[in-house]
Amino acid sequence: MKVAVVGATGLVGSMILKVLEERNFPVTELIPVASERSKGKEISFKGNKFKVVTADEAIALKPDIALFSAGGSTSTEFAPKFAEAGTIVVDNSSAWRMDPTKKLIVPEVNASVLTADDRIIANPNCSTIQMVVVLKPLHDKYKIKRVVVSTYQSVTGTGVKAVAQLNDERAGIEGEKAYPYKIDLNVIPQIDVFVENGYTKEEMKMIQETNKIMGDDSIRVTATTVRIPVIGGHSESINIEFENDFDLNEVRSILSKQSGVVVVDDPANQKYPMPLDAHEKDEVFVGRIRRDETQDNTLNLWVVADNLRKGAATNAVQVAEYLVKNKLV
Ligand code: A2P
Ligand code: 11C
Repeated sequence: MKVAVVGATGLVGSMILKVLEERNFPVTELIPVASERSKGKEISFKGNKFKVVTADEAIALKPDIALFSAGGSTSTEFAPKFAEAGTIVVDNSSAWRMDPTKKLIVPEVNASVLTADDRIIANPNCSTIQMVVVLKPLHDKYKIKRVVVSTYQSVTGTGVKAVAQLNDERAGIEGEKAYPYKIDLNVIPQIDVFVENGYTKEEMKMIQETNKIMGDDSIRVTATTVRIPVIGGHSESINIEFENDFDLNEVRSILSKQSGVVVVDDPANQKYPMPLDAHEKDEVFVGRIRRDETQDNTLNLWVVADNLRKGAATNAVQVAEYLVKNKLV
C-alpha cells in the first residue's frame, strides 16, 4: 500500500506513524504530508527517512490510502481532492463525521457498514470512541435507553501547546497558553467552544456521534466534558440505563469478551483503570462496574483509554486494516 499520512508532524500524525510501524501495516511507500512550513523535513519510518511533502504534491503521487490528522479545514479542502485522485481517506478531524453521506467508524462497533464505494471515512472524536466500544455489546444484550457521561480528559487532546502549558506551569516557567486558565492543579469544565444550548462542542460530539456510530437515534445521551491536568489518556464516568435488567457477572463477562476492551475491576485489591496505566496502550480499559442502586436496570462504569491511540491513531489504522483485509482498497 502507498500510504500518505497527512499531518505527519503533528501529535496524532506522529502517533499514526508509530502505530503503522508497530502493527506492521503493509506500507510499500510512505508519503508524509504537512504544511508548506514543514516541506523537506525528514520523518523516520521503519529505519528509513522520508521527506515531508505538501498535500498537492502527495495527491499527484496517487496514494492508495491517506490517513488525515491535520485539522478540519485541511480535511475539508484536501480530502475530496485525494478521493478524486482515487485515494481512500480516513479522516480524524470533525469535518465529515456528521455528513450523512460519510460513514463514521469504530471497527469493533460498525466496520461492517463499509463498502468499496466509501472514499472518505470519518474517525470519531476520542472521547466518543472509547465510550462506544464499551456501550455496543451492552446495547446488543440489554438495549440502552439513556447514557449520562462525565469525562476527565487529558491535555494531549488539545495538542502540543497544551502539553507544553502543563509542563511549563509545573516548572514555574511563563510560556504560551492553550487554555484561558491555569491547567495545573485545576479542572476546566470546558472542552472546545460553547454552542447555543449551553453545551460545548465536545459534549455535542459525544451525543451526536454516539447515535450515528451505534446506528440508533433512540439512545438518549447527555454529556459533561472536562479537562484535567493529566497526560496519559481520557477517563469517563458512564451511567447507563437499559430497557432490560442485567446480571453484573454477565456484564463483566460480556465486556471481557468484547474485542479491544480489557476489564480491570477488582475493588478488593484497589484495581481499576487509570490513565497512567492506559498510556501507550491500544485497548479501552473498564472497571468500577456496579449497579446504580437509585434506579432500575442502571449500571455505572469507569472507562479509560489513551486518547492519542484508540481515541485517534489506532482507530484510524484499524479502519485501514479492515479495508485491506476485506479488499475494499
Ligand atoms: P505543520 O507541522 O507543517 O504545521 P497538530 O494537530 O498536532 O497541531 O498537528 C497538525 C498537523 O497538520 C501538522 O502536521 C501540520 O503541519 C499539519 N497541517 C496543517 N496545515 C496543513 C496543510 N494545509 N496541509 C497539510 N498539513 C497541514
Ligand atoms: C479533546 N476530544 O480531547 C478532543 C480532541 O474532534 O477530534 C479531539 C477533537 C476531535 O480536546
